[in-house]
Amino acid sequence: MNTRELIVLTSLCILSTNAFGAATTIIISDGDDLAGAIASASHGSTIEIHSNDTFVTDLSWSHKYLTIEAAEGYRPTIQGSIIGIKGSNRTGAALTGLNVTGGISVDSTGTTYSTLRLTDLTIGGNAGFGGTGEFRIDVDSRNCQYNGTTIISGTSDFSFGGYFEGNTFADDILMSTLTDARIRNTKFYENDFQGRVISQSIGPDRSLRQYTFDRNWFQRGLELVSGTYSTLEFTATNNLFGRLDSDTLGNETGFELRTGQTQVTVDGEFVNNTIVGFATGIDVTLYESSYSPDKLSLSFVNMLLDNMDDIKNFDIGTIYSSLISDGTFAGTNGNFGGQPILGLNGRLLTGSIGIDRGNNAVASDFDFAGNPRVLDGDLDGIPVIDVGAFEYMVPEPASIWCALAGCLLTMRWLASPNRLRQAK
Ligand SMILES: [Ca+2]
Ligand SMILES: [Ca+2]
Repeated sequence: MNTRELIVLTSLCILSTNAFGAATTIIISDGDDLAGAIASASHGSTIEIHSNDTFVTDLSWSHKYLTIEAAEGYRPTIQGSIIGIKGSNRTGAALTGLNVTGGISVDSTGTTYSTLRLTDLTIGGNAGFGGTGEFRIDVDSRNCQYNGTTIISGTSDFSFGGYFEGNTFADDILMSTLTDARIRNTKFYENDFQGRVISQSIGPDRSLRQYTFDRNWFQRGLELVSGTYSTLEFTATNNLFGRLDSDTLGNETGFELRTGQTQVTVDGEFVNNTIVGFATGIDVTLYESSYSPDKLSLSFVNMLLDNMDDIKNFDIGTIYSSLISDGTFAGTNGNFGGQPILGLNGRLLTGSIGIDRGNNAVASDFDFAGNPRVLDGDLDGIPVIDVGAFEYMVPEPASIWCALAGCLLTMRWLASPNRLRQAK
């Protein structure tokens, strides 16, 4: 066997072992058998793809955890789907830097587990996470592009926990829990939701959801539905709802909450969100007005609303220290009306009435754009948080110096000997 033959035969070569013992690192190059490598890889192994090829295979396995990643400078395509990765409680995947032409389908009807870490993926099809029975799935998704509909749905002891950061969802994202299922501790941070986000919880009292929405862009709004005996807990801070550069929002609503029937618990808090450009800004509706209001807690503070109808129904909740453009609740709880003077997608422009009008007691450290909060925007010496998702920043000193310099030149010109002589 010559050297060339040796290289060819070891193109699926094993570079090292790691803490998993039998786990290995497998290098995949152009034309290699990725499907075969996945099938033979032992628990804990890493498959590193040094190729821009298209590999025809699903990413699918049971009872093991595999890492599959594009090597630096490569962007391989997987012609297939991420499907059925589940099994014993160490089952899962870490997938990085791949174009996946299909979708994601990870579901179960039994006692299984799946832990997925998805980074910098393009998902061509629909993504579904769900199941019935004691299926527990944990997803950490960062900087992925989801081109299809994303669905998280389960019943009967299904349990989902998620962290989503920097993803783009080109279509709707639907989350639903039915009987005895729960979505727990799920955080959405800096995602771009281009479709509508709808989450509904319907079922007996183990239905539980704990959402955090932080600095996301909901281009077509957020709808939460809490059905019979269910619990809905969430916070939403520094999010942007809608867009001012589009006339496609039609009859849509920025934030809609519908609570149903009996034994429902709602505990929600909105702080510093901007809702602009919708037919309706906020619509909070009870199915039944008769049930116990002590289970319902919903507050809005430092909000900026500028829609055709800012608040349609407001059956529960309190809103304070907010700019409600159409004048609803103006003069109560620190709310005020009027035109906010907004730039692209709801940024406050110089002179806006939303500057320094919020309540510092609920201030976050950073705004939607990641700029620091609680700045003195009206130059009265008192830093006060603004309403909405963006904190207004006084223009940089450079422009002030330019203005000053212009002023000085003008004064010099006015005071110049020639000018003085001309003036005589
Ligand atoms: Ca301010
Ligand atoms: Ca001030």
